[in-house]
Amino acid sequence: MSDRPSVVARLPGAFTGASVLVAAVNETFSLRETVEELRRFCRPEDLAEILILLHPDRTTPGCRETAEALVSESDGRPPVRILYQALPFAGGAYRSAIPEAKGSHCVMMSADLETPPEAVGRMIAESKRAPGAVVTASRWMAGGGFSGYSRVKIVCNAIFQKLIAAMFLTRLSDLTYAFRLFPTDLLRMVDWRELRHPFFLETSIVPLRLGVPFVQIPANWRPRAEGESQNTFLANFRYFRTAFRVRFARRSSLLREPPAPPGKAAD
Ligand SMILES: Nc1nc2c(ncn2[C@@H]2O[C@H](COP(=O)(O)OP(=O)(O)O)[C@@H](O)[C@H]2O)c(=O)[nH]1
Ligand SMILES: [Mg+2]
Repeated sequence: MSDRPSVVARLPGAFTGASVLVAAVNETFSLRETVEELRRFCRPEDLAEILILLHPDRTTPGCRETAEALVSESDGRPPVRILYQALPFAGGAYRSAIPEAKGSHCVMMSADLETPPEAVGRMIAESKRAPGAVVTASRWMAGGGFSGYSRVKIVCNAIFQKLIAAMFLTRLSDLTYAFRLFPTDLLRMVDWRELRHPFFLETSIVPLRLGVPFVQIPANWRPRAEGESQNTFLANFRYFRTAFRVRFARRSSLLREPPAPPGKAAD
C-alpha cells in the first residue's frame, strides 16, 4: 500500500513562522552577515527563531564568539539561539535541530553566504501560498546561477542533476543545493539516514518519493569569501549511493515508526 496520501495529509495547512537553521564551523563575518541579512529581508513575525548550529569541538573559537555575540545582541525579534549538534557532520548538525525547532517550517541554509539570505523572504512568501510544500532554491533556473564556479564543476553538476532528476522523474533542476524550506512535521516524519553532505540530496529525493509537492525558486550561488568547505571532491561520489538507496527503498521504510496507538504503549 502506498504511504503517499498519509504523508501529504499530515503536512501543515498554514505557515505560522520559520525556524532558520544556520550551520557554522569556521565562519565569522559571513555568519554575522547571514543573520543580519535574514533580519533585513524577512518580516520579524515570519521568523520563529534563528538557530545557529555549532559543532562542540570543530567550530572555531572565532565562529563561536560571533555566534555568542549575535545571541547577546538579539532583541528577541526573532530569538537567536545556539544549538550544539548531537550528531556529527553537516547533515548531523541539521538533523540535531529537527526536534528543537519551534516554527511550523524550517529553512536549511549555510553560514558561508553560499545560500543568499535574500532568498529566504521569497521562500517564506511561497510557503504561505503552499504550506504543505517543500520550497527549494535552484541555481539552474532563470534568475539563479553560479558565480565563480569552475567550468568543469558546472558541467559535472549539470550532468549529475540530470541523472538524478531522470531517476526520480522530476523536473526540479537542483537536487543538491543545501538551501530549502520544509514543513517541520515532514522533517519529523522522515527517518533520515545521511550525516554528511549527501543529506542535502536526501532532503530533496525522500520528499519526492513521498509525493510531497515542491515549489522551486531561483537563487544565486557565489563562493564563500571565508574559511574552507567541509566537503571533498571524492565525497561527491557518495551521492550516488544515497540516490540508489532512496530510489529503490520501500516508501514506508523512509518514514519513522509511527507512534504506538493509545493503550498499546504501556505494557
Ligand atoms: N555545525 C556544523 N556545520 C557544518 C559542518 N560541516 C559543514 N557545516 C556548515 O554547513 C554549511 C555547508 O557546508 P560547506 O562545508 O560550506 O559545504 P559546501 O558548501 O557543500 O562546500 C557551511 O555553513 C558549513 O560551515 C558540521 O560538521 N557542523
Ligand atoms: Mg558552502
